[in-house]
This record gives sequence, structure tokens and C-alpha cells, in this order.
Amino acid sequence: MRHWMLLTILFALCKPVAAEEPMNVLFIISDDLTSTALSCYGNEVCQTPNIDALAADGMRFTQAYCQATYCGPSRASFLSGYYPHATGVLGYKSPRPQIGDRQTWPQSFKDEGYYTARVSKIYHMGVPGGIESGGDGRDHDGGNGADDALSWNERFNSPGPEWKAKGTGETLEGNPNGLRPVVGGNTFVAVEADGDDEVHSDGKTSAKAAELLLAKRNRPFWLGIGFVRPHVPFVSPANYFEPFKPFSKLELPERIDGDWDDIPKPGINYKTSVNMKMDSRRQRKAIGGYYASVAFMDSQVGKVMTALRESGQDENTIVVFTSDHGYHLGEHDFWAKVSLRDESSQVPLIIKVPGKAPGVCDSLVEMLDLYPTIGNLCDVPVPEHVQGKDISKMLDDPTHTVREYAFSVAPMRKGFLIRTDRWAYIQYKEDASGGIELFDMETDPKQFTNLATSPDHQDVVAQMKQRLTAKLTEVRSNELATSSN
Ligand SMILES: [Ca+2]
Repeated sequence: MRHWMLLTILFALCKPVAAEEPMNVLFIISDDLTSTALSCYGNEVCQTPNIDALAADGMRFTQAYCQATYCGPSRASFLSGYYPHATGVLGYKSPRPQIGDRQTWPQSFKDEGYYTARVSKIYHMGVPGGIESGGDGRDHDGGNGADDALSWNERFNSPGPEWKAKGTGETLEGNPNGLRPVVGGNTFVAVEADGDDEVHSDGKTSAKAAELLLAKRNRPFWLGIGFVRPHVPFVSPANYFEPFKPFSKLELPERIDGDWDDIPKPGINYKTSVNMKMDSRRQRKAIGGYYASVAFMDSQVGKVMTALRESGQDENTIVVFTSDHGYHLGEHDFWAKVSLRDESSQVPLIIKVPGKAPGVCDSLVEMLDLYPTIGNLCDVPVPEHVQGKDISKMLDDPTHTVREYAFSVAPMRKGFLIRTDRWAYIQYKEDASGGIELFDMETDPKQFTNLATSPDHQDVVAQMKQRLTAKLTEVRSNELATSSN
């Protein structure tokens, strides 16, 4: 019997002493959200008051990194507790066939008597295709995408019109003559939609989340709320676009001449201003559309937090807010995800634990650390296989550290990132034959100067190369031990 069950019974017998209630977990994840678009992370144009309020009440991490820079492998990783190269889940698949009967993060709570549920996208789901049809467009499982049935007591999808929403839309990508209609797929499209929040997937998600939070139940919960914005298409009710108009007033990020000259080929992101054929007007509108999507998603976070307060459980619920990876908004003329630069590999992360003082933590952390940390905070056993580290001490002391570097991968580019406080080391292919990038994050935080071939930095390059080899060996040393990863 779980100790809280026992305590509940004991305390019920010994009233009026209040029972020590088990802690709930409310896990909120946005899709493709870069921290650089949040006002609590310093954005001065895009205002995110609800996420800011959560940050003001919790611990905001400034150096949190995803383990893979796109949806599928990132989500499979932090939910299973394994690095992508441990399971070999490098694409858009459920980790279940690889992990067998080992527990996922929500499953470890479910098996301890928690009610576990997800609303919308927690494991991978195709956006927009899957959302249009109410599940995943490419990996069906009865409409549940790359989901994992064993993780949940209940699961809810949130279909929405996505790019087909009624309103004013424009395809910004691959549309230099302006003749291309509004399209679906992984395409930069902005739609200023008619109607209110609940027309859209995320509006339905926040409403369902509120319903679940307000429902009476006699056991604690682990509730995963997945918002699909600001993932493309940039669709939101038209009012969320207003603060960013005219789009011509939006600033493009700083750029320098010859920026691509020292970048190895796989380091040029898969989406660029050039191959997307986006002129500066379209680039500015893309930023405006992204910000509108962020503002819309932020509003939904506010509704979820209001419901949590109304439910009377906010003093008994750990809240985590994050994203599956970051996003480029035109830095180096790069757009979207996959890149291993900070805009794409670093994620927003806020952890609010009742009773703990708010703060800002600059220590390096990984999304993999969520599983053991939240498990330990809730006194839920953390399985041996979990490869992340417990960072709960950082919630009492933000100067606490648990790792010298964060590790992330971009399997689509055979890319690897070793990120220390000082250096961002990016290597393409395990033998480095795809090229290397090294950035001094103290003197060059925007990553304009690749020092990989600088004679003064060969010792750093050698050390990082060695670290990467050792890390991959460590990641692969597990009981799954599949040599193909
Ligand atoms: Ca994503």
C-alpha cells in the first residue's frame, strides 16, 4: 500500500489532524515553443502574462535542453526516461516496442495509484494533419499517434480545423508570387481566424483540462496537457494577431555578412529564408504569426491555471511548463527546429512546487531530468532504467548543479550537441566527418563565429569530441543494449 493511502486512512481515524495529501502533477507542454518568444525569458514584443505568472511563482530554468530537436524523439525520450540513442527512437514512433514493460514517466505514477490522463499531444502526434483528423496523420494507433496506451487511464484528443480554419490566411513559405493557396503540412502558414478560442484544438484542450481538474476524484493525478501551438500552421483567433500589427514594425534578428561561410553543410538548417523563399515582409509576418500563436497558447495556459486554483488543488499540485524543443525565428536566416543551436535546442522550463520559493536557475538541466525529479518529489519510485538526474535540490538552491554539460541530438542531421556553460559544441556524424561547430557562449552568445578550426581552440575541440564519444557509450550502456542504436 502506498504510504499516502495508509496516511489517509490513519489520519481519517485520528481527526482533526489533517492528512498529508499526495502531490498532484500538472504537466503542460507547448509544441515548438522557443523560450526566446516568452516575455519571462526576455522577449519585449510577445507578451505571455500567464506563463510569466507561473514563472513568478516557480523556478524558471534558463539552461534547460531537450534531448532531440524535433517532436518525435524528444517526447519519446523524456517520457520513456531514455536518451534517443538508447532506444533508437530517432523518428516519430512510440518508444513502447523498444522499452518493453519498462515504465514510462506517467506510467510510473499510474502504477502507484495515480489517475493519469493526457489531453491532446503528449507523445508525438502529427501537426496539423493529425489534429485535423483528431489523432495522428501518419502513425494511427486508432487516431492516437505515437501514443502509449499503458501510460494512461484516459486520453483525449482535441481535433481542430488548423489551416482550414475560416478567416484570413496566407502561405508564407514557397510562395514568392503569392499565388499559392493556404495549405496544410509542415508549412509556414498564418491564419487570422474567425471565432473564439474554442474553435481551435488548444481552446478545446484547455476546456477539457479545466473539466478534468474540476472533476471530483479520490486519488491524486498526473495530468498531461499538450498544446499544439505555436507549431505551424500559425492559426489563432484574429485578436491575438493585433498586438503585432503592422507586421512591418517587427524586427528581424541580427544578421551578419558571410554568416554561413563557416557553417558545415549539415549545420545550415533544413528550413532557411532562402529555401523557403521568404522575403523580409514574409519573414516579419512569420514572426508575427508565431507570436500570435504563442499569445493564444499563453491564454490557454491561463485558463488551465485558473481551473487549478478553482479546484482548490493549487497548493497540492506540482506544475511543470515546457516545450519539446525550441525554434528559430530567423536567426542566421534559419527557421523552425532541428538545428542544434541554442534557439532550437534550449527549452523553456518552469517548475512550480507548492511551498518552495520562486527563483531563476541557470544550472544546466535536461528534459530527461523531469522523470526522476518529479517522481522523487512525489515519493513515487523511479525505475532503475531512467537516464536523467534528480534536479529537485535546485528547487531549494538554484546554484546547485548536477551536470557539466547537456546533451542533445538532431538525428535528421546526424548531429550531436555538447553544451557546457561556456561552450556549444556541435558535431555532425559520430566520426565528425560531417563537420564541427564550436561557439564561445560567453563572448559570442548569438553563435556567429565557429571556432572549430581556430588553432587556439583545438584543445577544447579535442576534449569535447572525447566527451561526446564517452557520452554516447554511456547512453548506449543499458539493458536494452541494441547495437543498432
Ligand atoms: Ca514539436
